[in-house]
Amino acid sequence: MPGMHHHAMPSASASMPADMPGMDGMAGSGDGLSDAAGGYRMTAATADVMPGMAMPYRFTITGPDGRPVTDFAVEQTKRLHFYAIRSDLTGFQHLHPTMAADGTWTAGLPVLAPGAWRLFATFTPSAGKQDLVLSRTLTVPGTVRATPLPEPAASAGVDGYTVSVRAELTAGKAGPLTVAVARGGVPVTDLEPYLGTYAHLTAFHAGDQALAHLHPETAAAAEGGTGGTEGKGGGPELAFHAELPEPGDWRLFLQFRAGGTLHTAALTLRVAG
Ligand SMILES: [Cu+2]
Repeated sequence: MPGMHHHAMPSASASMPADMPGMDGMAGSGDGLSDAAGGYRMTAATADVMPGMAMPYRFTITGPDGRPVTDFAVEQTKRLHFYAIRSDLTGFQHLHPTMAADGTWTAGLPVLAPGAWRLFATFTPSAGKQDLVLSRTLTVPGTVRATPLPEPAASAGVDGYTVSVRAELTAGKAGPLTVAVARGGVPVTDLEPYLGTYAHLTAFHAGDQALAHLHPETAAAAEGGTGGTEGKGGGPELAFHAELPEPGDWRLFLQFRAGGTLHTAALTLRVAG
């Protein structure tokens, strides 16, 4: 069984804390929109992407010594989290690639719609203890049908559930963000643990696809275990500590487990400047 976190839930951070030590010259890297930061680099062989086909995506994280990193700290029960998002902020994928002994990661990408994609890896090398977000782009050939970003909304539906988000955020300032899950107008109180929490929230900035990961303020009981302090599931309200670094619209993807199934709701949140 995967352990709980090697450290307590950090208070909120966007992709990379601004006060990270030893990050000189990294201006602009806090949004994850670079393949290199802090001496670490995400490398991948250029793959020929076949439209309409699922494909494995292989990549490596190299360290300051140029060698592949194989020792990663566990964050939210995983050593590395992988996200894919298209430039219009559709097609969200949250995957957990597997690592070979030589440090090569393989993410099983599903069929991706044609367009420009950004693939993010978030991880913490055991050496250094920096939370890093690196990304690379991937172009899927074909006719691109862009979806306009939906207008900001306070709630979104998914699989019969309604997810409501309460937040009044100003760019670059930490603030509370509350998520509530209901079904048929009734608050859901039996959310099941997912990645060590009751909800996983990822945000992408409209226009540049910058990534922010919002951390919940409460951890869940151990997944499938009995060691948790709570005998029941989570909900209906979940508190996050949010800090979104840029003003404008962000697309939030909220993932939660209920009824034995993982659900993903999405809504647009406007952040004041
Ligand atoms: Cu993950």
